[in-house]
Amino acid sequence: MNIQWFPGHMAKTRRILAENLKMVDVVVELLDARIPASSKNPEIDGIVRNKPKIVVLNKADLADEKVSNEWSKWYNSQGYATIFIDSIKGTGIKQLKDKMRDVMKDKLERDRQKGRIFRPVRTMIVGIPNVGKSSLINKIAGKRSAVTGDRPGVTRNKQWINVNNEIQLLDTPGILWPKFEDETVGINLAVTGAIKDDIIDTVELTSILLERLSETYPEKIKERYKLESLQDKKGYELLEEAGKKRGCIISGGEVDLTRIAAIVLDEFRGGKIGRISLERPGDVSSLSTTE
Ligand SMILES: Nc1nc2c(ncn2[C@@H]2O[C@H](COP(=O)(O)OP(=O)(O)OP(=O)(O)O)[C@@H](O)[C@H]2O)c(=O)[nH]1
Ligand SMILES: [Mg+2]
Repeated sequence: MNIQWFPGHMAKTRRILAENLKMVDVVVELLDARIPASSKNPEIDGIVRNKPKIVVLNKADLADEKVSNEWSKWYNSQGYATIFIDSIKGTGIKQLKDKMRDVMKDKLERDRQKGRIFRPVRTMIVGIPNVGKSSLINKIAGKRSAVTGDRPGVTRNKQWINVNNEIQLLDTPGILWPKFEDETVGINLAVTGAIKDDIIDTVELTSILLERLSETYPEKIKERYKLESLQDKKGYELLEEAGKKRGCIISGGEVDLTRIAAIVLDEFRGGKIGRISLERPGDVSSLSTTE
């Protein structure tokens, strides 16, 4: 299943990021804790270049804690600290604010010594669509300044948000890159909601998801969809069985696959199947480092 999505507004976002970079002191790159490798845009480091960067793994509440611990260890082994965040509940926000101050400490001190007027630290938040950039900003600011939504492409332009006299945040639209070399990357992005559902065959996508989950989290999908046995079943058969159990039937008694696919995707994204990670450090052969 080969998914690609790079609409015109993302090319525009590239320009927005590049143009505003000179105004910012530090960049926060948001990754999805369920897919830390697939959600890393390989173009970001080239855009950000020599600005200090903090990497944050958002939606940590939806990821498998055991796998997230493996990721922590992996990042540490590469010499990088990571911050896991839940932008809805606010877990990890204090840690991020501390890190931002820490990164900026030397610069602020130099400014002070030179007698420059104290000004807030300007932070640009970047990441793939729907990863939670605007939600994170609202949580840091403690007010609902940025519009959020459970689909990709909600933020369409840059927006500065004043947090207090210490921090200013720049919200940016989500951005992907022109070509996913590995088809699994496209699938992971689509399953987690970074790609618009309208351009995807959701039945095929959900079949792939269920087949993968039958190997990695068999008990979770068995329980959620009352599946009898997963033995040797193809994703498509699992989807059909789930559809029957949920009463997604069209006239003639056939399973309404489109409907059950939408339900499964929605439940996965909402964490209703359980806390699930789709990637482990060991799975990914050519991981690029962050920061
Ligand atoms: N469970 C969970 N949901 C989150 C978290 N952060 C954001 N969300 C949800 O994810 C969806 C997307 O959030 P946004 O903040 O709009 O994402 P965005 O990165 O600004 O998206 P674009 O502007 O479209 O690029 C919303 O439904 C949020 O409620 C999180 O840490 N945990
Ligand atoms: Mg947004």
